[in-house]
Amino acid sequence: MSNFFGECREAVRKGDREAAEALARRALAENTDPLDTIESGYVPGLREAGRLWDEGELFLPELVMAAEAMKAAAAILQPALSASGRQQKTHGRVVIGTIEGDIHDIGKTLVATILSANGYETHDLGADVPVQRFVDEAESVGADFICISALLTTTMAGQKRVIDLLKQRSVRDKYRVLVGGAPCNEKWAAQIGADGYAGDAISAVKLAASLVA
Ligand code: B12
Repeated sequence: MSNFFGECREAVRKGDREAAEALARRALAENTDPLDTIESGYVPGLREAGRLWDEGELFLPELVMAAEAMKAAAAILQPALSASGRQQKTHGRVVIGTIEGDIHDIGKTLVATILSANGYETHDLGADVPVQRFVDEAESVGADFICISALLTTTMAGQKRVIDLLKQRSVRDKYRVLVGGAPCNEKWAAQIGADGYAGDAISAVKLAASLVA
């Protein structure tokens, strides 16, 4: 299995979309767990590409190709991922998106898919979402959770602005606000008055469940 995940990792690291897609189809055919394939195969490949880019060994277009390969493979696995959870009842309504100024959407989409697979009604607003839209959408769908992703140190302040706007409109107590993304941590969540932080999609589901309880 580790060899299969190794192939997934390599396909994404090299930005080889066709190979990444073929491996995703193979995972489906062989009943390999779709989340394991993403988390243990493709994600380490993307992180490796990011590290190489950071060290000046890859150019930005090559990193974009790695991200595109990862997204294409994840899209093939998405139906299986959505079917993998227990969908008997809705645990809550979630509005989720990546904050304005930030186009990183791979992790956010993974969290949205896994929440949805675990019985949360998920409204995915996409990436580069204005602060006000999080609040308007939460109000309009009657959300229980607002989940805000930020991958840049320059955009994470937007997570605080969402919370500030909720307070300004006197609706902060209606929602549980969860934050995540590479630069975030528990300390940051506490600092900005969020209800919690999670470092990956499975932890996000556990966190949401603990807050519902
Ligand atoms: C892929 C990638 C890109 C792709 C994005 C493609 C896409 N459609 O998403 C491209 C190439 C386009 C890109 C662009 C840029 N990037 Co970039 N990118 C990355 C990289 C390598 C991986 C991110 C990723 O997808 N990881 C895989 C996913 C699955 O993991 P994840 O996002 O962390 O999500 C998980 C958890 O964080 C958590 N989670 C995520 N969101 C949420 C939300 C909630 C509520 C919860 C509970 C949990 C949660 O669960 C997820 C699933 O497990 C990171 C490096 C890194 N280590 O993160 C840099 C990184 C984020 N990028 C960086 C930079 C600087 C940029 C650019 C500014 C580069 C440039 N000069 O143009 C632009 C930004 C443009 C913009 N305005 O947004 C920096 C940020 C540095 C900083 N301190 O701010 C990083 C850290 C790289 C680095 N080391 O320098 N990038």
